[in-house]
Amino acid sequence: MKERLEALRAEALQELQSVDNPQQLNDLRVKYLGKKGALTEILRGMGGLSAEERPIIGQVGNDVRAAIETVIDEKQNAFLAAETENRLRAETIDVTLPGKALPTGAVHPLNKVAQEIEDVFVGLGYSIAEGPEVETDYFNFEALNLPKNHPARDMQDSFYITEDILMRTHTSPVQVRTMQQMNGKPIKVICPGKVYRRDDDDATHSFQFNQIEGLVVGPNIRMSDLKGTLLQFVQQMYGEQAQIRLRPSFFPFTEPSAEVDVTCVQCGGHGCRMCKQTGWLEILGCGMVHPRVLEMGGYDPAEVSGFAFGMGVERIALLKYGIDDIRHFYTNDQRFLSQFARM
Ligand code: 2U9
Repeated sequence: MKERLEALRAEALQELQSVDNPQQLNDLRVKYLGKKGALTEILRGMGGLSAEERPIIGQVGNDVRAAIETVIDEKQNAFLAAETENRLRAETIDVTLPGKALPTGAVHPLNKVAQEIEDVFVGLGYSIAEGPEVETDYFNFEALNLPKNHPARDMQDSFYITEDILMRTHTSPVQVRTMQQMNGKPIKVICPGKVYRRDDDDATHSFQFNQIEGLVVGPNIRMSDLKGTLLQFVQQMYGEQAQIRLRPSFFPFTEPSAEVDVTCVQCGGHGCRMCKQTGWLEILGCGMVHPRVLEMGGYDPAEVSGFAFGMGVERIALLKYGIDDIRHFYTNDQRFLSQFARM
């Protein structure tokens, strides 16, 4: 029996040598050590042994079991270690690899320029006011000294919705609303927003564009305040070297009125193609608020005065970036837009 046990040990260890997967290993455990396995089969014969032989053979049986178990456990541990290593290898991340750059959006150049303009005026103590894009004839025209039959009210020039309601043609109605809300108190606001005009689109015109207008009302507001404000604005926008000049003009809602030129952003005033050799570029309109407009806003022109100005954001942006056609702002060509992502 002892020989059979030792032969079994030899056979089992031999067979375990060539095991190369956990399934095989488990099959051999069952084959040799299982309840119906080879070892149990041999030890069943111990019933026929003498009292002296039984403990000796019992001991040999235990030794054989222990020897086979040891090898099985070793193999088992080796399989486990290999499996862990493979899993870790598969999960390994090289943190030194360069990252994949995600495509990011950017603020649209028009919104960026509008934001810059707003920042300049907020820095000068202005508040920002907004209002509806669909307006009444009263706020868009009447209260701005554009009476019925005024040529600027022409159906050809504005998008009318009804006889009395239209898409605002400027942001001026926001200032009118502000005046009526402020009840005679001093005002210092800018009004940014979209405006609508029945123009045929071309390099410098669009049926919809962005305006920023400003209004200051209070005691002793003078034209020199307006000039100083606009000089401060263009120097923050285009650089310290920028200068302005005012040319007489006409608007129904301001008197006197002026158009404002800035020294050419391209040539600095020497004369070039961009400024048509004049050294100047027109950037905005302005004036002292017309007494009738002050009155209709609830202010007494004998007590207060005011200045106002208006500019097209598209025009300011064209000059700032040297762009030759406003349609670039609306067509959303990524080759155009992406140039402003890092500016
Ligand atoms: C109130 C009183 C006065 C606003 C003004 C301009 C001059 C002006 C144009 C510039 C280019 C419009 O975008 S544009 O086409 N605007 O020249 N706007 S003064 O005057 C006001 C506004 C509101 C109550």
